[in-house]
Amino acid sequence: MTQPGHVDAVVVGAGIAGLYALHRLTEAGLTVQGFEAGDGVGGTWYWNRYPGARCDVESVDYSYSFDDDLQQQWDWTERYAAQPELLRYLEHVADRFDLRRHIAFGTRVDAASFDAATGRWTVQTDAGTTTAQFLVLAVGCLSAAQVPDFPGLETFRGEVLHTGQWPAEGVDLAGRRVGVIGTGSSAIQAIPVIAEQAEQLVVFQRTPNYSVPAGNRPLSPDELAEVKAGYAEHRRRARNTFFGFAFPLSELSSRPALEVPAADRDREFQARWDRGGAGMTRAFADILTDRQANETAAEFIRSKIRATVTDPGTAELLVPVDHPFGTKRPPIDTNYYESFNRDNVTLVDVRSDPIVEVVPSGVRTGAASHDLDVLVLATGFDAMTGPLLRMDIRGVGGRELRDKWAAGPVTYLGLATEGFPNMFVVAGAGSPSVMSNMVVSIEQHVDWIVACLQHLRSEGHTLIEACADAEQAWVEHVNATAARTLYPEANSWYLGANVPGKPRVFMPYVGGIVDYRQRCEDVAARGYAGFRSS
Ligand code: NA7
Repeated sequence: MTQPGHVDAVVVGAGIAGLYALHRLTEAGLTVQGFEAGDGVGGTWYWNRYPGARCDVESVDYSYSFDDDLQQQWDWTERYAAQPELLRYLEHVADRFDLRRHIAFGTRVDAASFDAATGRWTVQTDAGTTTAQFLVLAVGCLSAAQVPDFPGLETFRGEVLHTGQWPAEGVDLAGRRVGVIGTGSSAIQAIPVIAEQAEQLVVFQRTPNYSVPAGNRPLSPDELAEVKAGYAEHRRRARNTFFGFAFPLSELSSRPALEVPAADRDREFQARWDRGGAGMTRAFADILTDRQANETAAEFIRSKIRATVTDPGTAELLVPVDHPFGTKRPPIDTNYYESFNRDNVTLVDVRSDPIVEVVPSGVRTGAASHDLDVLVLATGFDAMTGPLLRMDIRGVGGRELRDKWAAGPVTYLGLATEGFPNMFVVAGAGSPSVMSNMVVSIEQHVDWIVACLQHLRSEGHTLIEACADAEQAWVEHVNATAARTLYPEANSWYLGANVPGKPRVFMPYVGGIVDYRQRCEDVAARGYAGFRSS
C-alpha cells in the first residue's frame, strides 16, 4: 500500500487493540493509517507461536463483544484457544471488517514527534513519514521481547529462539537437545510440548512458579450454543466483574480464608484445582490482599507439586517460596509438573548454580556444561513501557517520553500523558488491562478514546492533553491501590523487575475494571475533567 501523507489518526499495532481502534475510528468517520511491524495482523498471537502457546482466558470471554454477528458466527473449539486458532480469529476479524486496507504491514514505527505549531504528529517508519492529528498507540503490553545479556550468547552454534519472536514457519525440535531458560507462563506452556518433541530438554529455572491445571478441553456444540444464546448477558456479566471474566457468581467468594476450617478450605481449593483455570485466586476474598490467607492457597499448590513430581529433590526445587501465589500472573498449564517426571527432562536451578555463559555448544553453569542444539529464551518481555520507549516519542518542545518516564510511567487513566497532546495509549501502564481480560479492557479503552475524539470535534476543538495535576493524582491512586494488595511483593514484570535497571514501579492499575470504567465515565461526564482541550 502507499503510505498516505496525512490522516486524522495513526494507529500503531494491528493486534486486538489496533484492529478494534481502526474499526471504531473509521466508523466514526476519521481517516486512519495503521502501522504493523509484523507481516500480518494478530499482535501477541502473531508473534507468540512457540509450542503450546495458548490463551489463559477462556475463549468465549477472550473475544470481541462489539459485534453480535461475529460472536454468533465464530465457533471456538477449545475452552482455552491455542495460538493458531486465535490468529485465525483475528485474521477473520481483519477481513470481515475490511481492516487490512488501512494497515502498512512489515512497517515499524521508529519515531513520532508532536509539532505544537501545526498540532500534528509526525510519525516516522522505516518506510517513510506520515502526519496525523491523533496518535493511537496500540503496541501491546508484552510485545518487546526481553533477551537477557548472557555472556557468549552470540557464540552459540545452534538456534536461539525467544518465545515471543517464534519463527512463523515453526521449528522442528524432534531429535534435538533443547534448553529452555525461564519458568514463566510461556515456559510453563511450552515445556510439556517441547518435552514430547525433543530428545532432551534442560529447563533453567531462576524462580519457581505456582501453576494450576488449565483444565483445557474441547468445547461441545451444546456448550457453545448455550453461551451464544445468552451472549449479551454473558458479556454484561464479564464487564461487571473485577477481572472481566463471566465466571459463575458462585465462584466468587466473599469469605476470608482463615475464617473457614482448614479441611473445608482445602475442599474448596481442590474443587477449583479439579475445575482448572484461574479460579484459585478467587477461592477466598483475601487471597490477593492478606499474606496468611494467600499462604493457605500457596501451601495447597506446594502440596500438589510434591505429590506430582516423583523425584523429591526436583519437587523441592519446583516449589515456590519467595513470592505469594497470584502476585505474578498465575500460569495455567497442561502437564507442567508432570513433565519433570520424564527421563528426557532435567531441571537446573540457576539460583544455586547460575548460568556463567553461553558457549558454542550450549550453556555453561557453575557446576556443569549443558550441550544443546536449540536454546529457547522464555525470558519474558520489557512489559508495558518497553514497546513505547523503544520508539523515540517526543511531545511538546521535543520532550522525550523516555525522559519523562525515566523513573517509571506517568499517565492519566493509563490513556494519556501530559506534554504529549492528542496521543492515546491503549492498554497502557496505569490502566487495569494486564490485570484483566485484555479484550474487555481494550474495547473499553478504545470506545472511550473514540468518544473523546468525537466530543472534541463536537466542541470544535482540535487538541486534547492530560493536565499535570490530574496525572499526578492518578499515579498516586494507582500506587495506593497496589499498596493495599500483595502484588508489589513479587519480583514480577508488573514491577519491571525482570529487566535489569528498569525503575521498580508497579505499573498496572489493580482497582479492577468496574471501578476503572466508572472513573473513565465520570471523567467524560465532567467534560473530560483532568484534560485541557482547545
Ligand atoms: P515472564 O512471566 O516474565 O517469565 C520470564 C521467565 O524468565 C521467568 O521465569 C524469569 O525468572 C526468567 N528469566 C528472565 N530473565 C532471566 C535470566 N536472566 N536468567 C534466568 N531466568 C530468567 O514471561 P512469560 O513470557 O513467561 O509470560 C509473560 C506473560 O505472558 C504472562 O504473565 C502472561 O500474561 C502471558 P524470574 O521469575 O524473573 O526469576
